[in-house]
Amino acid sequence: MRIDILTLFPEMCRSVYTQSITGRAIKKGCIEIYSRNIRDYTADKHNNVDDTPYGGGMGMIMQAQPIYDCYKALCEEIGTKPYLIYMSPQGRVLTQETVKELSKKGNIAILCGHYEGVDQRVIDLIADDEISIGDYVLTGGELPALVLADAVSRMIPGVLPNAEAMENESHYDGLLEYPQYTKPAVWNNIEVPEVLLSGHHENIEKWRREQSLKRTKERRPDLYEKHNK
Ligand code: 4GY
Repeated sequence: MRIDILTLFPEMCRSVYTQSITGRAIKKGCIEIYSRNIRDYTADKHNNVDDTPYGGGMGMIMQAQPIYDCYKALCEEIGTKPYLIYMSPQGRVLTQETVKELSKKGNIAILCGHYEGVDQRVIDLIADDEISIGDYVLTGGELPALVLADAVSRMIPGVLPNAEAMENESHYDGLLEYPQYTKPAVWNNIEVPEVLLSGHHENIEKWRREQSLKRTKERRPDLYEKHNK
């Protein structure tokens, strides 16, 4: 799996995915993640990548040309057209199902917008998908791109340090996680639920399942309904 991020802030992106679990997975060769600076492809003599919106209004819009040339250079370099995703609040809202689908693609590229947006013509021309990470507005597409890259990466075999971690997904499919505890057994006068100390695996499984169902019913009735269908 190869992920390419097209951005005006490649160092911001690198500083995140080179850390922790994704950083280790890259070093091990399980995934490849790269960032490309859209500004390197500007044809403007002042290195500008934005201009004022036609029709008037506030702020600046990213121009089509540097984004298109950045995308073309990427395609040429990897010898194929990656599945290109534009991150924006206008996209379909990201779910674990979409994450799983994307993790099966060989090459994905993620386009990060900035300022007030991107010239629609280049989105129409190169984007295969438009995805939102939720109904709120950020200052740029970098954080959403990093969220997507992280979620996709952990679906790739070998990325998670322990085999069980991914299993949770399938185990209590569509339900929220049960509460978890670690040592000491008493902290701040608060005890860990007794069943977890019992060593009785069947009872522990039953308790965890009940907790998952209870939490999901209380906190996410929408997920609970889906699960009960
Ligand atoms: N929410 N999900 C999001 C976002 C910021 C102006 C286009 C989101 O994905 N992206 O809020 N993006 C905007 C900023 C240019 C992206």
